[in-house]
Amino acid sequence: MIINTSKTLSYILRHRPDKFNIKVDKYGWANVDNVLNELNIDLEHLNEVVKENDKKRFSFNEDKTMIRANQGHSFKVDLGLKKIVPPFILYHGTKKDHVDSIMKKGLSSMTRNHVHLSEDIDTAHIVASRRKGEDAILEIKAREMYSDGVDIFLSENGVYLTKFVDSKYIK
Ligand code: HQG
Repeated sequence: MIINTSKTLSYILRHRPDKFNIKVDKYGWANVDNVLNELNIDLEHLNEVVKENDKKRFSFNEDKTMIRANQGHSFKVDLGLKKIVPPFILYHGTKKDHVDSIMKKGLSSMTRNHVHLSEDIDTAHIVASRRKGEDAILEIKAREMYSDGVDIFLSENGVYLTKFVDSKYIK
């Protein structure tokens, strides 16, 4: 039940709020009452979904009247992401079948706003294994990207985000 709500909420808050008649402002916030009504759930359940979420995908605002996704959006949104100095290496989990294309064209954000990177290999494996086929874990020379002037951000829930990774930074 919690996982179902979490999946639906991810879909709404990151991709298609309109499908559920929910309005999201330019910072990604949706009104909590609006969400409770449209999903037909109570505040207690929503609290649990936010608190128990394995990746801390959602945040409430200070007075808990609004909720948003911490990353992963496909529509334009201003999350006030923090620009950071990244670790030397970050990881990206993908599929073997994509590697040739990635090494040719670079790692792009596809339908989302950012390319998603992680600090640890385990997370990259989890991301990769969401899809079928053989996994591939790419090592990204993140500090070198940063030194070359590429912006890298860290989301509220610890996901490293950037617009594009040129293949010269991929090991
Ligand atoms: C690939 C989940 C061919 C890219 C995860 C990826 C993550 C290319 C796919 C978050 C390419 C895009 C994001 C190129 C990129 N040629 N393939 N040039 N450039 N790709 O879902 O990183 O659980 O948009 O490697 O945990 O898989 O939902 O990105 O395989 O953090 O919270 O194109 O989604 O978060 O797929 O996943 P996605 P992703 P949640």
